[in-house]
Amino acid sequence: VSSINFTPLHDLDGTITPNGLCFERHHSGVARVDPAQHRLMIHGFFDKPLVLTMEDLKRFPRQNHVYFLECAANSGMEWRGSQLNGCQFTHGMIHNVMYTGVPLRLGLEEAGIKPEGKWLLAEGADAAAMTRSIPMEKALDDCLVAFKMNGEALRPEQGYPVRLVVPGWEGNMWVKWLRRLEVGDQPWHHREETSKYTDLLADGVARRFTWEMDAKSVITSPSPQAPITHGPGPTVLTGLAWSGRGTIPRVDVTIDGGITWHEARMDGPSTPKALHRFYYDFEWDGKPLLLQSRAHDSTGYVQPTKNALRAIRGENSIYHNNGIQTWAVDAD
Ligand SMILES: Nc1nc2c(c(=O)[nH]1)N[C@H]1C(S)=C(S)[C@@H](COP(=O)(O)O)O[C@H]1N2
Ligand SMILES: [Mo]
Repeated sequence: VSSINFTPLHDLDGTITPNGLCFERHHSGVARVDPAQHRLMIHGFFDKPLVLTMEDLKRFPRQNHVYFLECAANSGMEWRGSQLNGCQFTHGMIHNVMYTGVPLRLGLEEAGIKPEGKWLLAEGADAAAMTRSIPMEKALDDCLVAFKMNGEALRPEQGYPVRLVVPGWEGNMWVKWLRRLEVGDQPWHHREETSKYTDLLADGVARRFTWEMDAKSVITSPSPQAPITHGPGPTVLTGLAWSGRGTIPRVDVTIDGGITWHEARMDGPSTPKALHRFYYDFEWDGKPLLLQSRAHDSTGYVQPTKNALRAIRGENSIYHNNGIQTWAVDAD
């Protein structure tokens, strides 16, 4: 079954997503994989193709990194207008986890990449056999072959016993139940990089290989599922911001629909390609509010309005909607 559920962002604080609350996206159900039987095959343009057991994998030097995973379709229902009433549904196809894993580079170097090897194919062991082409530059940069999340084994739903971590890039490339890595001299043009996960523009041309997740933010509280339940007075506004290109040094917040903006207070860890937490503590006067947040990332990029995005990308797309989200608060 093709299925999806959503991280309850409105109920969480800090930046780490607890394992049991991570959203799940399965194109063909959850695979049940016996770690003792599981093999990771590394083949193609290599000097010495490898077949690794989980035990083999755990003898490579490992690292720990916190990264967000965002589905490219997150907020995709909102391209033409607002439809979903709650940040869990508009923005909940994201989680932020500390992964323990082996740098993908080490596995590829062990097999010895030939000079013609420019692209990597990653394939999952589920019924969907999820397959994506990844440029070698990224594969050798910061990708991980991960077997732990937040310290414990990956959950079956998150790819137990092993998944690919592709920091800052769209969630679809983070192949779960990873069973095969093939190196070639060009991309494979699989379903998930042609028919799906391409961005159809107004003129009918589709943008392809839009891997990086642009800077984005959302106010998680107050929000439709987490309304203000007290009267006028001190009020805590909080939210999340992230960028596939680096850190988030600054988030702006408005409570009057963009007439006046205030710099939010960042609190918690700030590491590249991970969620950041922001707060804006204000005195509510009991009147209606229009809440928005705007992320700035470490490259200087500023999160656009949805209308600015629509002007460039049209309204056909599902993927890569990183526009500013508005929540309305009524006096009651
Ligand atoms: N093998 C496999 N990997 C997969 C998928 C899948 O269906 N099968 N779904 C992809 C998609 S579209 C996303 S958004 C992420 C979701 O990861 P999660 O289930 O850990 O949230 O996994 C990706 N990796
Ligand atoms: Mo996805």
